[in-house]
Amino acid sequence: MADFVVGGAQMGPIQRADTREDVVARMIALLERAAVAGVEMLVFPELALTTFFPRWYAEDRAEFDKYFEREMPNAVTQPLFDRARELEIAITFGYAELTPEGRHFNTSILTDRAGRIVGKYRKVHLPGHVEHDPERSFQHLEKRYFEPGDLGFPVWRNAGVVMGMAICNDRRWPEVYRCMGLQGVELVTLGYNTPSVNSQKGEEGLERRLFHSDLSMQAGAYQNATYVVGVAKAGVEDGHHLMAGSIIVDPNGVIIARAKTEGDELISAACDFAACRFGKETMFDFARHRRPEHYGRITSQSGVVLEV
Ligand code: CDT
Repeated sequence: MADFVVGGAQMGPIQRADTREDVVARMIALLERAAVAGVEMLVFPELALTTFFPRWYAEDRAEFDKYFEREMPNAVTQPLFDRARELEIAITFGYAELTPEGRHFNTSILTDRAGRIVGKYRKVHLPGHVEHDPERSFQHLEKRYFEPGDLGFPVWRNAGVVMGMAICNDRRWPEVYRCMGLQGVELVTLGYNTPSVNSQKGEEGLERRLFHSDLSMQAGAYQNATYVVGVAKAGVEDGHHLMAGSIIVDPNGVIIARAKTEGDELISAACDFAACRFGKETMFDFARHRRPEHYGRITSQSGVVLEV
């Protein structure tokens, strides 16, 4: 399939005072721009409906249930699904999910071009910590507010393309791309909220953070012969700066679109998914070249075991 146009809907900051309605209106404005650009699949960021609340500590974690969605779509997000259906644009976005059983996940959903949810992913790699950490210059309490995802790394054939989702910190883990690569993925979508400075290493600034972000997604794309779209929520959110740097990467690992601002911005690229085939049939023909008999540690061990 030649020239399927993929878009990234980078979002500027969402302040604590902003309502879900405000945010959905911005997302619909980005959808409209995407339609004009001929986009057929549009990627929004992680936790796209609210401020990045894990930067704050709440002794009673239930205080933050107000940032979670109990159903999707719901009354506030329905207009986004409706407009996406009218414009025939498949979308993916992240949100905080509270299940009927009371479980909390950092989730993203994928729709088809008729606005129907066809896929759900729950973030596996939750960075940060559980308790307030006075040593950090700011908090990152994802481990307090979410439990690790329980759905693995599935892929879906959507609009003729094999698609999979990951969320923010997942982009730094090669296993994520490989699990999807082994299912023939052609498009990995990724939303993120990444602080511009390292709370444990103040001198690590924006330039190095952007480099690590690009490096991870470019490597994942090349080593699995897939497109990767990484989309930020960026700018100064409630006094905290989040980096931008949304990109679309081709199956050679080359960046083919990059955001220029830290605000609501559309990036897009015409993707030829046939271009995934070369890598998948040569250097990264997994069936011919992988040696899983030597990879046991990857699944049997998480931390380093020093044996020498
Ligand atoms: N949202 C998210 O996963 N952010 C992380 C920053 C972690 S810093 C403790 C990221 O990897 O970008």
